[in-house]
Amino acid sequence: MTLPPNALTRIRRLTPHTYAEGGVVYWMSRDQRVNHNWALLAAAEYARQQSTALSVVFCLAPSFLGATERQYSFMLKGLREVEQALARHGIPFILLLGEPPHEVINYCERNRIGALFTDFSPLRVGRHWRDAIATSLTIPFFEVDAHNCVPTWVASPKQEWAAATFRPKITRHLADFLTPFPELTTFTSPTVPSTDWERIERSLTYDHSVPAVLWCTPGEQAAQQALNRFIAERLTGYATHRNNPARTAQSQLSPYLHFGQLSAQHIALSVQVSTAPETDKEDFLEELIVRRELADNFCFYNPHYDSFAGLPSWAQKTLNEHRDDPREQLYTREQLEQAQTHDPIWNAAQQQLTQDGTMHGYLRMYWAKQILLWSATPEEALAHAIFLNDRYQLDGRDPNGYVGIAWSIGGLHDRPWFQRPVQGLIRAMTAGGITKKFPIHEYIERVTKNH
Ligand code: FAD
Ligand code: FO1
Repeated sequence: MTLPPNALTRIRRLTPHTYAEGGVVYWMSRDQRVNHNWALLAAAEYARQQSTALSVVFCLAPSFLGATERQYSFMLKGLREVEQALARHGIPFILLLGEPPHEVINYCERNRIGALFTDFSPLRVGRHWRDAIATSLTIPFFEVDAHNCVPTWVASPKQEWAAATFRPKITRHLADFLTPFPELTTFTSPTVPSTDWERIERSLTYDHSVPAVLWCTPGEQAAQQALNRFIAERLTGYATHRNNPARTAQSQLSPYLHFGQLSAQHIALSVQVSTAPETDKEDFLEELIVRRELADNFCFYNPHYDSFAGLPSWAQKTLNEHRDDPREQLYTREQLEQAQTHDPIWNAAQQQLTQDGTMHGYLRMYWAKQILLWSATPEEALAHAIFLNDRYQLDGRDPNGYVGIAWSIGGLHDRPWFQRPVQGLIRAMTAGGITKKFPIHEYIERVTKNH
């Protein structure tokens, strides 16, 4: 296997050291898959060139941004499959337990590792992990953007204002980057999976009060099946129906994308060759590529991606001007969490979130915008929305989540609209508007009947 030229720009060097000797390790974090993974492919190619062994480590952190059993059980089932698939390629998988910087550094030193690869995440926690490792290690350490179709640092060198400014930059690169993946090398002999997953799951101390969900089967194989079903059954009509909460018209692939169990580039290539109408393909690729990669752009270039300070200045100004406006309702975080508001649409969306770990995409915007109206300050609204989103969504703790919330509450990537109480110039969404557009009672009945 040799990597195509575009793959080289996906790789960033995090340490200046040169390779001397020893095996190669891919520290897997955000991209938890064996297929279509540029970080794994780059590590494998490096190991082949140095005629040395490759192994993959994953470090299970004792806590991760409030993740609960819902997210951990999904992730661990996916990782079991990763171990088995790697074994078929003769690549050992090692599960480390503890704080990633400490465990990864120790692992590399104990095993005299010669080069380290990892995948890319724009979120603070992952960047702190990578920085700490880069400062301690004296071997080459590479970061590979295996998550985005166009690597974040190639797409744009700065924070973009809106999809309109980002779209032409991404589009210019797409022909270069939307290319097929090479085959992953198989190393000398098959290895035997050896992680005691039951023991590890029993030993974990994560929050069990938010249970796993059944609608989304974890793992790469289930992810591929979900993609096949979406393309065969729902891609046609996506443009027309995706915003209708009463229908299941979206792909429901976001949990797989969040945990890296499915590659966005592989999805895009599969959608491009499908026979669905061009308008449906275009609309879907706009969400999958432009909107999703714009979220990574924001979190990469704006260190305040999850707070008031990260919002555009016009939005901060208008929200500050309306700080003291009287609120028609004020709800506590507990009332919100338990779906105890006066608004049946909002309550149904919140129930879908707590019970199923998901929420229809259109209602996510409405849901967050009402939290602004019902909170004492915009800061509190952001904190409540991020808390609830990260605790209950299967796809939470993702750049898409921070950006979706900042868009809804703080006008990010949007423009000023009309003056309204509390929201100021932030775009409004009303229950009346939703009821006029969609048969929302069907959604409310479906969600509340299931619970
Ligand atoms: P589809 O419509 O099938 O789209 C395919 C993929 O495109 C999605 O899986 C996602 O990766 C991407 N995508 C779609 N819409 C957006 C968008 N608006 N912005 C960025 N990427 C998008 N997405 C998350 O992945 N995790 C979150 O925690 C999250 N929280 C959100 C919170 C709020 C308040 C808002 C407004 C949006 C949030 N989103 C989040 C973005 C979006 O709503 C979801 O990605 C989408 O609804 C997931 O469903 P799907 O996979 O069926 O989407
Ligand atoms: N990545 C890790 O490397 N180790 C973890 O223990 C871990 C837990 C985790 C829990 C919930 C969740 O949504 C994601 C989790 N991830 C974990 C993946 C994580 O999203 C990425 O590694 C980050 O992007 C890093 O910034």
